[in-house]
Parts: sequence; structure tokens; C-alpha cells
Amino acid sequence: MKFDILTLFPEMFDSVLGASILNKARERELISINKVDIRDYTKDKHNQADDYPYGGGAGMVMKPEPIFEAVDDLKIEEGTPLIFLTPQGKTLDQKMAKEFAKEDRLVLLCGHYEGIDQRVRDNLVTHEVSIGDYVLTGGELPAMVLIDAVSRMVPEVLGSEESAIEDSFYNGILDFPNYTRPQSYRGIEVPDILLSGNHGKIATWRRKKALEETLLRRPELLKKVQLSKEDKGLLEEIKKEMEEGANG
Ligand code: 6GU
Repeated sequence: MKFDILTLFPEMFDSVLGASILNKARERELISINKVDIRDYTKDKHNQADDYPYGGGAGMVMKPEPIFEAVDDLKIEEGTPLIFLTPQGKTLDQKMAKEFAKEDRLVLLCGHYEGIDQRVRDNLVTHEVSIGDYVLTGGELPAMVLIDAVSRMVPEVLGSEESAIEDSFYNGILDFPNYTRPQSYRGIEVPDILLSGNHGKIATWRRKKALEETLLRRPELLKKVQLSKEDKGLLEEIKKEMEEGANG
């Protein structure tokens, strides 16, 4: 997967992309990152990438020419997504990350200031993506979030394939609780079932806990996923236990 990042702040990406799994993925050439400084495509002596809005009003708008010229230089093949990170975009989710991971190349455009000249959105941008309902100072952090979410879905980026498959949200529901040594810490014990060595029972317990966490914290997710007959049985048990807990 090749990422091209169009940004006014290329240095912001160094720490995130230079550490941990993403750095290993880069070293193994499973992903590559090309940062493009939009300011390098400005022509005036102040290297101005923004300007006053036509029609007046507060705030500055990103100028079209440096962005168009930077995109020209990328020599993008037809069909390559050009993603503008903006709070106006569609909210990133796991399904979207998985879809983007199928591409060979993604171009990410990070917005700043009050906005961007509409001609960029109308003529270059193919997708607009937000990372949630809150406002950030720019599209750089969202671009890094997108790169992380997409890269870990690229084959071989994660150590073992299961770590992606069994993860939270991969199945559309929340994760089950995890424990490691010591077995007893400050008098707090690891659940006996996990020490039983009975893999069938452990799998059922984990599924039940995952369903319970999801029912308690994110019940709307249960409406979106395909539940097996066993899942439905476990959910019935959970609800019954919750009622018993409330009444007794
Ligand atoms: Cl993509 N950009 C900005 N500036 N703020 C955001 C966002 C994007 N997603 C959530 N908040």
C-alpha cells in the first residue's frame, strides 16, 4: 500500500509513522509513505498556501493552485482514491478501513484553516472522511488515524492474522476481557475458567463476555451484526442474569 500525504505540516507524521508496527511495516515495504509539503508548490515570495475568502467572512481558505500542482506531480492512475480529511466527511469505521486496504495507493489531503477552495473538492477529491464528531485543528491527526486503521488491515502487517481477526470491531462487537500473569494480584483473581484448559468452554465464555460488554456499552452494534443461534442463546442467558441481578 502506498500512501501519499499532501500536508502543510509534514513533520507531524514522523513520530507516529516512525514507531511500532507502522515503522516495521514500512521497513518490510508492506506500506510506503510519501509526504508532500503543499508549501513547496506555492509560487509567491511568502509561500502562502491560504488566502482570504471571496465574499468576505472570517478565516482563511486553502488556495487551489498549490494543491492542483502537487496532485499533478503525483501522476495518479485513474481510480486512485484521493481522500480529503474533513469534519464534513463520512465517519471512518472498520468497514471503510477494510475497503481502503484493498487499494494499491491512497492519496490523503489534509485540510487546514477554515476550509479549502471548493474547486479542489469538486475536481480532485474522490472521498471525504471524518474521524468523529468533534473539531480538530487540521487533517493531519485524522490522516494518521486513517493510515493506522488501513495499514493494519493490509496482509502481513500484523504479526499473526488472528490478531486482526479476533480484534474488537473486526466481528462488529466489542472485545472480551483479557488477563495475564500473575494469577492473583492484590487479591484480585483471574477467572477460573481461563485456567481450566478447556478450550471449548473458554471460547464460549469469551464470546459471552464480548456479547455482554457490547450489550452494556454499545447495544446498537448488536443490531448491525449477524448473530449465530449460539450467540442469541448467550444473549438470553445474559439478559436473564441481569434481571436476576437487578431483582436479587
Ligand atoms: Cl478529518 N478534520 C478536522 N479538522 N477535524 C476533525 C476531523 C477531520 N475529523 C474529526 N474532526
